[in-house]
Amino acid sequence: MDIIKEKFEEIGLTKAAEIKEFLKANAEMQLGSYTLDSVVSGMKGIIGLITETSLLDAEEGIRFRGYSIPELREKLPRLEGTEEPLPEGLFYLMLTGKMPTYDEMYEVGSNWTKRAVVPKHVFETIDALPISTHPMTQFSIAIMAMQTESEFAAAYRKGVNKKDYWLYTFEDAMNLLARLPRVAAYIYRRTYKNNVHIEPNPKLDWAANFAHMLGYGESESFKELMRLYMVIHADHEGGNVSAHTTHLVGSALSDPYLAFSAAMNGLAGPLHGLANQEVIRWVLELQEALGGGKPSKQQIEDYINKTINEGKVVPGYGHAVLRKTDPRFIAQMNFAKKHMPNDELVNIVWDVYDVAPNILGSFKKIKNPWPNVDAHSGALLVHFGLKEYDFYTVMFGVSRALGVLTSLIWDRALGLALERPKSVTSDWLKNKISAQAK
Ligand code: HAX
Repeated sequence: MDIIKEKFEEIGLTKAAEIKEFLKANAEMQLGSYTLDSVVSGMKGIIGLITETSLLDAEEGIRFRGYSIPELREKLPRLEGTEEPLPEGLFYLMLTGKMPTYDEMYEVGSNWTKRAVVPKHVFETIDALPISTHPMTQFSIAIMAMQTESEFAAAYRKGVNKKDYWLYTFEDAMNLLARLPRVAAYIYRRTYKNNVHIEPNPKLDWAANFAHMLGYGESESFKELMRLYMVIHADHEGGNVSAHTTHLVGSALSDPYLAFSAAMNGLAGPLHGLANQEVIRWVLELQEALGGGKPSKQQIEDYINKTINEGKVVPGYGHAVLRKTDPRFIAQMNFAKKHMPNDELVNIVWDVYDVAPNILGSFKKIKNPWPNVDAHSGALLVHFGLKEYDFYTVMFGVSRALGVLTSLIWDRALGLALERPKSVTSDWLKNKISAQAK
């Protein structure tokens, strides 16, 4: 073992155990208007951000500019003969706070179509990576490669007045949104479809065009799924890792490409967006362990217990804020009931939903035993043949761009400050407690 590694094991881990004990014993200690527990548990419950686009209620779930997911599905404009609203309309709503008319929604789509050309060097950058590179890494690097196009960075260098920052942030956000589906589809086709690419179809709406470039454009149901998927994954207020990262990095006046690429690195974590691939991996492993087929509820229960006993999390379950079944899970379940009620994998997901909350709920420490958005999304994609689960978080990322980039425009319009919370050492905390005791 490295000497320094041995030293850390000897000194660091002993100290870590001591600090953990101290933090637990003093969880209720007041630090201003909040407790030490809020700080230790990832700043849960501490209001430290302003995000205009959406607000999350622990019991009810997400509302975008005041509209719940069922209300959005009813009120946002949609194309004739389709049921799912278009993400173009949701973007308009999040940016302006007003429900768009059909024409206003349509203008957003036409605007993106005009901006959709991805510079050649971005594809060359992706092609330079080993084919085994995880799709999220390819995605993040591709976004960084596009940073050459940043109008914000160019304007800042010229010395633009700060009151105009939002203008250039807007341009970068719109260009990114226009181009991300093409970049994502390129990564998918390169990695899994022998590098055979499909040209965009400018006549299609944003989500349907993404479906088309991925190679699933023949299916009207898949296009509908993409519209739904892009709407429900778009935003989840400001504290989640991807939204918060965009805001944090953007607060240093790093341009939208830098901020969004950083956000995607956060989304790629298994406790956040990567959970959507982990769910399918977990279910497939369960099936493999049983020699294939549909597991019984008892077998699912045993597998959940095994997962927890091995010190792992059950992916797709739990949430830092939500305390009920995620309405984004319900929206996908309703979609599946309509389009694929007899699909085996979908039915396994529903069986997991029948048993997991009871088991997880029996552990006192687990605050939310209910499914989140990621518990369902993969099974829907597998149904249509999109089985390459390592790619799923990229799809989440394309959608998440809608919310976090809208918020970045608002950040610059509001002139929000550089983010710089105070941190302290555990010794500082100990001294503070001693002083309070005197
Ligand atoms: N399976 C097993 N244990 C779980 C659990 C789960 N699904 N959910 C929470 N726990 C455990 C935590 O690991 C933690 O254990 P330790 O104290 O030993 O560290 C304890 O219960 C308390 O956690 P919590 O307060 O209930 O939840 P957190 O706010 O700390 O974490 C997470 C929220 C979503 C990260 C957590 O529930 C989890 O790991 N879930 C599985 C991964 C997942 O589905 N992530 C996606 C979340 C939604 C999202 O961001 N999508 O992008």
